Amino acid sequence: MAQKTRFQERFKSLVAVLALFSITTFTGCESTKESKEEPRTEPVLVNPPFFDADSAYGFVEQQVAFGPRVPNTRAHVMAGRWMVTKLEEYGAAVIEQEFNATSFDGRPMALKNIIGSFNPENKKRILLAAHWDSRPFADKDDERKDEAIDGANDGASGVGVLLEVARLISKQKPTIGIDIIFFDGEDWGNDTAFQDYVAVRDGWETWWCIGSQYWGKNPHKPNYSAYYGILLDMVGGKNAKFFVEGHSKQIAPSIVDKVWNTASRLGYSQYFITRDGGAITDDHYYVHKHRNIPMIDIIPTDPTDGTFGSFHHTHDDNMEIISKETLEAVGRTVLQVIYNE
Ligand code: AHN
Ligand code: ZN
Repeated sequence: MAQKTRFQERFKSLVAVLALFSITTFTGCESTKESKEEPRTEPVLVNPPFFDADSAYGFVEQQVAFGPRVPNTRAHVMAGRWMVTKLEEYGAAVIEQEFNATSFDGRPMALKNIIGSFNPENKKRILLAAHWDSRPFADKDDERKDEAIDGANDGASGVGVLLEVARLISKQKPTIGIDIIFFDGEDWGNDTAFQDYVAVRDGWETWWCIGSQYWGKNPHKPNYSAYYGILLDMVGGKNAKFFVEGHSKQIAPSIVDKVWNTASRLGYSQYFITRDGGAITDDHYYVHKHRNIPMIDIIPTDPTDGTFGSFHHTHDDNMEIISKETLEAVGRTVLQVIYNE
């Protein structure tokens, strides 16, 4: 009995000492500033500005309200002008890169890549991109197959997140330079599962990603390079799952780790899944191929059925499938990464 009591007392005092220790180390964070500086082992994280999911959602809504952003339509022209105005309003130096191409089905496309640069004199740059055009048909739908889709997710979501990033950069400057590129002509591709195969011509490698293929060969500034790039494609769907895209892992493994680990620390591992998805030929592939910039693609791929989701290239790709939570998970993750470079 005496033995036990002595043990309990010793145990109690040990607990007391530990408690005191943890209090002093906890409050010690504040007091070390005045007293002696402890060497830090963990890097200090910069808090990025607050990503406003309502604002990002609003930017998606405003694009959809123009109508489908199909090249050679009034909606495409008007939406493009609006995006330039927004980037300029947020303090970016904007370059509009206009060029002409012909689609796989023989239609002329007047295309425009839009590049907004922040901190243009800084040598260390990060490239953030999304495509801004939307698909001219609903080839994967059962109805109204030849009508253009809203492209709320496929197109507008990535632009919406990046316009919110631009708005925040205008409020709190990051230390590095940022280029936001809205690629045109990404989505008028020849989907041979639903359309007859048409051989590529005019020097294109594929009918998809025309804007990034063009920009890769004709960058907005000669010899443009960036430390790395992040592409956002279909980043607004409800319950989206971003598996690790195949080319990203190949060409930019450390950026994949950085982004997926950051998402996990922020509590977004239900969106950013650390398992392999399929490899997608998307704009990041051409940015890397032509400019040798390591670039990742945040894109919902489902390795179980190999699709992007049932909304994809159908009329279901409208505002009803857009989730503020998903926009927020992607936006906060990207901001956390870029403000800590
Ligand atoms: C392929 O489907 C091979 N590439 C285009 C990816 C895409 C389509 N992203 C949005 N729409
Ligand atoms: Zn698409």
